[in-house]
Formats: sequence, C-alpha cells, structure tokens
Amino acid sequence: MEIYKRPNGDVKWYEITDGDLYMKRREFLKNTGRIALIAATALVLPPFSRSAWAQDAGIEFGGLGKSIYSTDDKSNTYRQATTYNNFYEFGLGKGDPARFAPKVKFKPWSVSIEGLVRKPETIDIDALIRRHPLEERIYRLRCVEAWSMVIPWVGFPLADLVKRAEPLSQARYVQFVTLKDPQRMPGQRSTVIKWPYVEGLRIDEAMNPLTILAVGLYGKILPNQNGAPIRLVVPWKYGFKSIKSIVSIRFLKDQPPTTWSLLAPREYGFYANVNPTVDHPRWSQKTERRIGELGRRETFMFNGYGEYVASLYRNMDLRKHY
Ligand SMILES: Nc1nc2c(c(=O)[nH]1)N[C@H]1C(S)=C(S)[C@@H](COP(=O)(O)O)O[C@H]1N2
Ligand SMILES: [Mo]
Repeated sequence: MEIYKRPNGDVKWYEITDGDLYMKRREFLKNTGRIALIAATALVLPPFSRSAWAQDAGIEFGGLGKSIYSTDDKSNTYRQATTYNNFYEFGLGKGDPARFAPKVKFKPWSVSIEGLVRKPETIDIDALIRRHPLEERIYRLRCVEAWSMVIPWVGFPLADLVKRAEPLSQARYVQFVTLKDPQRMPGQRSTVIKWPYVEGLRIDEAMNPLTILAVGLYGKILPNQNGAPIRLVVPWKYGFKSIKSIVSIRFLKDQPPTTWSLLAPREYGFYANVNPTVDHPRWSQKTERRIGELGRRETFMFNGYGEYVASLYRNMDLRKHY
C-alpha cells in the first residue's frame, strides 16, 4: 500500500535545472535506488500496475517561500493527507482516491481562463509551476462532514491569476470547473453527481490573500488523489469549496451553480463558511475530529481565519447565506 506514495524515477518532465522547481539531486539518487526495490515488490501486488508510480507525485520542489499565513497546529502526516480523501471522481469511499487516482496520467494539463476578462488565456500548468514563485502554506482544512486535517500546501495566491486575467468591472464571481473525463475518472460513470464538479467564489473571496491554488503538499508535487495538478484551497470554508483538478476558471456576472448546493440546496449553500453556530441539517458543526486524534475539538468561526476574512461578510446574515 506504500507504493503509490513513493517518488519515482521518471525524470522526463522535471529535467529542469534553470527554473524555480527542481528535484534535489540527492533525493533523485535515493529514489532511483528505491525504484528497483519497489518494482520487485510490485510483482507480488497484482492490483497495481507499474504506471501506479509513473507519476510526478512526491517529487520535491526547491526554493519554496514561507508564508505568514501558516498555522502552528501540528500537521497531519503525508500518509493521512494522501490516503483519506474526498474526490468523488474516483469513488465515494475515503480510500478510493488513493487506490484509483495514482494510476491516472494527468499530464499535460492546462487551465483556461475565460469569461469577463481582458486577457483570456490557456495556461500550461507545467510551465506555470516552473516559472511562478511558490510558497509553503500550512492550513487547516475542515470538511463539512466534521473532520479536519492540517496540511502543508505548496502553492500561490489565486489573486495572482485573477490580476493577470484583468477582470472586467462586471465580473463579480469566479467559477471553477474540474476535468470531465469518465475514462480517467471512473467515478464519473456514476450519476449521483452531475459532472463536472463545479465550484465558485465571489471575486473578493477569490482575491483574498488566504485563497490559494495548490500544486503540491509537504514540499512535493501534488498526488493525484489530492487534486493534481492544480486545485483550490480556501481554508475558511468547508472542504467541498476546495475544488480539485481544475481545468477552467471563469469570470461571471452572476453567482454560479456549485456541485453540492445543486445536489442538496437545503444542506449546502454557496458560501459554505465554516460556522459552528449553523448546524448541518443532519449533524452538528460545533466540533470536529482532527484525523489522527481521539477526542473532538471545538470548531472555530471561519475555521479560525476570522481576522482575515470576517470583513468580507460584514453585512450578511450567515444563517441565511450558509
Ligand atoms: N473535483 C473535486 N474536488 C473536491 C472534491 C470532489 O469530490 N471532487 N471533494 C471536496 C471535499 S468534500 C473535500 S473535504 C476536499 C478534500 O481535499 P483533500 O482530499 O485534498 O484533503 O476536496 C474537495 N474537492
Ligand atoms: Mo468535504
């Protein structure tokens, strides 16, 4: 079960020595050493094909900046963060993404910037990761199902891309769309959800410095099950807002539909701010279970990020706009 979390020796994509991203030579040597060992083990583990690790997940970034927005909470382990996931495109179980997503080839990958902008474009994600300054941000992620984790993300502010797109003044919302490809994402053959997964933010939420696009975790390239190669992280909102494997970012005049509020509008709203005073119709939101801990923790308003985001909702009734 260790196999799909291992770094690998596929050097093609990251034979990059002049960019912001490089694989540490020492790591590389260590990893190639491991490959032979892993390959031998693989022969006795039939469910996993060799391609299970012919991926970039696990390759280390160099030159990461540190972030003032990081929490000092103790991080969860890499193993917890990469084996306990919600990613319905790969199945409904928490273990399904780690089991099925690593086999999939998610490259090349591009994200289209569309809608009410002066500069629509299609961004190649390999190139972006190489050129754009990246930093480490340790964030709490609180799932609406009342569990939480602390994850050191690698990413950059979404605001960087928003500014680069030069939104028109009519653009008030941003919509995000996940890849739709039932071949590569077998969970999409089920019709529980209307695919593709979609999410949205108000433009001021998108511009908030806490909102990041993540391309890695624990200093390494994002594993597929965590939303490779690029996913949103909005730490003051319930986990479902943090949409994975994004292919389009659209600037819109009107509030866009979002997957969970389409599915169950009484249970999931557009805003989805972490709020211990507004219960989910079927369970309390007052406490949470930090993965790896036995007891429960108190849940904080805006997941503890109120000093940065409470002003965004100054004149709003958050019981109504849940
Ligand atoms: N495309 C897509 N994005 C998604 C989901 C999903 O099913 N599909 N699940 C969401 C939910 S409910 C949570 S809690 C987080 C979990 O992120 P993690 O697995 O990286 O911790 O991803 C979110 N992003
Ligand atoms: Mo979630």
